[in-house]
Amino acid sequence: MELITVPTQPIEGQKPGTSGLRKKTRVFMGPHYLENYVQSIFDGIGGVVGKSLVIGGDGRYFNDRAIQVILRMAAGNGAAKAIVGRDGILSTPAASHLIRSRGTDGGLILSASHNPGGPEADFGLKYNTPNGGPAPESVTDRIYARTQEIDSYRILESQDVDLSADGMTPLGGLQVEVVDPVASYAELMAELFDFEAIRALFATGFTMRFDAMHAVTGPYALEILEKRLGAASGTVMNGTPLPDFGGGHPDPNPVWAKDLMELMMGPDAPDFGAASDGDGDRNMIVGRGLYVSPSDSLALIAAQAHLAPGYSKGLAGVARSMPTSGAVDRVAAARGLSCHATPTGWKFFGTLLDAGHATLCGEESAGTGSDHVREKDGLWAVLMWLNILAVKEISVAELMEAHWHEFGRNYYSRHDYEDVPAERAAALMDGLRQRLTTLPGQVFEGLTVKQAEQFDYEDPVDGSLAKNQGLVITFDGGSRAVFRLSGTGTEGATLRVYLERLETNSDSLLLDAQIALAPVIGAADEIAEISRWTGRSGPDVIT
Ligand code: G16
Repeated sequence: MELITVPTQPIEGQKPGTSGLRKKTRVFMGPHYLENYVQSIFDGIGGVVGKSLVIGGDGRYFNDRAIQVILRMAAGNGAAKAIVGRDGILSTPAASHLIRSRGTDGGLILSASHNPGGPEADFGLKYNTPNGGPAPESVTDRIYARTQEIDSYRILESQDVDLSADGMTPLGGLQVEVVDPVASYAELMAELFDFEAIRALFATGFTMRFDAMHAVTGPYALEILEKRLGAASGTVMNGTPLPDFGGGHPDPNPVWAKDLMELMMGPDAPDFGAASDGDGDRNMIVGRGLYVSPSDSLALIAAQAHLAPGYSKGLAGVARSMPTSGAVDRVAAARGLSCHATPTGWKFFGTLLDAGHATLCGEESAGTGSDHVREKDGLWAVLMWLNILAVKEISVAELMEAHWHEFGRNYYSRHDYEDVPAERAAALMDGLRQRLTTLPGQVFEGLTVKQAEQFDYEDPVDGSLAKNQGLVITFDGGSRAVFRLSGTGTEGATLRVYLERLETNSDSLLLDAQIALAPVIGAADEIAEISRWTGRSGPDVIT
């Protein structure tokens, strides 16, 4: 074993986005690319001498090779300990939990989340801080600054570490501890939720399908749902993690989890359906014949979380990303809870959770979670729903209808225009930004613009500023259109248009969302000249 210092030079475009650095797998596999970024992370966090790190990923193509490189570099940089999930596997929430429960100096999570995996698909790497959460911008800015000036990296030349069995292996001065990726996470879930009530629910013949999408949650769901909670064998679909996710797109929404959706809308639908994404932090909730939007799921959980033992004392407050619908705000207002609207990106919830200003957080992009970890947590959301259903003893559809009758319904949909040439997407956003002040009072598709603004955020805890986080057009009557460019794509630009309309008339609570939103959709297109700039007659993905 020999410690070597390899000369290198800055590589263009290593700027971390909403959640770490995401690139084509081939880019990450290119000469010095991964090494440059890992060294920049280590340097950006003040070095790793004597530090401990959690390391694991979602099992996608290159996960295994990349982990060996990271371990050799951790050893080469003087780290004391690496806690690694067996076979290099850790879901994002499980990694967050390990960082917190083992008190490490943070962790490296290898994932491009819901993006497809494989040699021609996507790879990603992010650093999470000692609180278990994604690094805030102050840290990612330092990491990025290092990528701009890096001239060498340190690595130990050695054989691979065997990650297939639990236990301790030395790698130079680094102790590598291989752990069961599921055990400690499953224990945490058993503390938060009423496993006995959920077991009793399954014992009555309650049926469920969980689509793990050949991604990381397979082993977690099998252990928790089938083994510990007694769900019927076969409840977990696509439960074996594969390097290319079986060729699928591990994004739990009605478009990519099509098989599950068809089952849930068909005559043989089980009582409950759910799915999670590549790295296990997103979730989809479906009842028999009813898809629950992530914004509605957040609101429902806010209203019912007290039914789960871990939340029986109530919530300290709630938080949502700005483009997420205002459904949770209505619950918060009714229950006297504080409600925060943050920019898109889970990292913005970190300070609120740490300061105890919020217990529950959620995003329209299928992320829901609480202060139990500092990431969104797919299986947590599923178990929360199961706990609520077990106590309420009614169906998902009945539960949602009762919720809408009590709080009103925020019809909601997101329209995505994918792989738009970056300069055209930027022109659309710039043009709209410049016209914002002219919009109030104008009428589009019968809707009068009440307010048009750029969303800038000042963190109420640490005062940090995040500017230009989306353009928000509010109409008289509570409808809204939000425009934002995705921060997680790896090809071209993705324009996201978030559409919302509040309905409180109890006779109009069960409409199709696209129909209910038709005027807002038309107004958004006209205001932002979407067809003109994207050259498309409609969105690529509607969720
Ligand atoms: C990541 C962040 C989420 C955020 C999402 C936004 O999700 O962790 O908090 O909502 O990106 O994506 P976009 O910028 O494409 O709209 P994930 O699941 O990809 O890590």
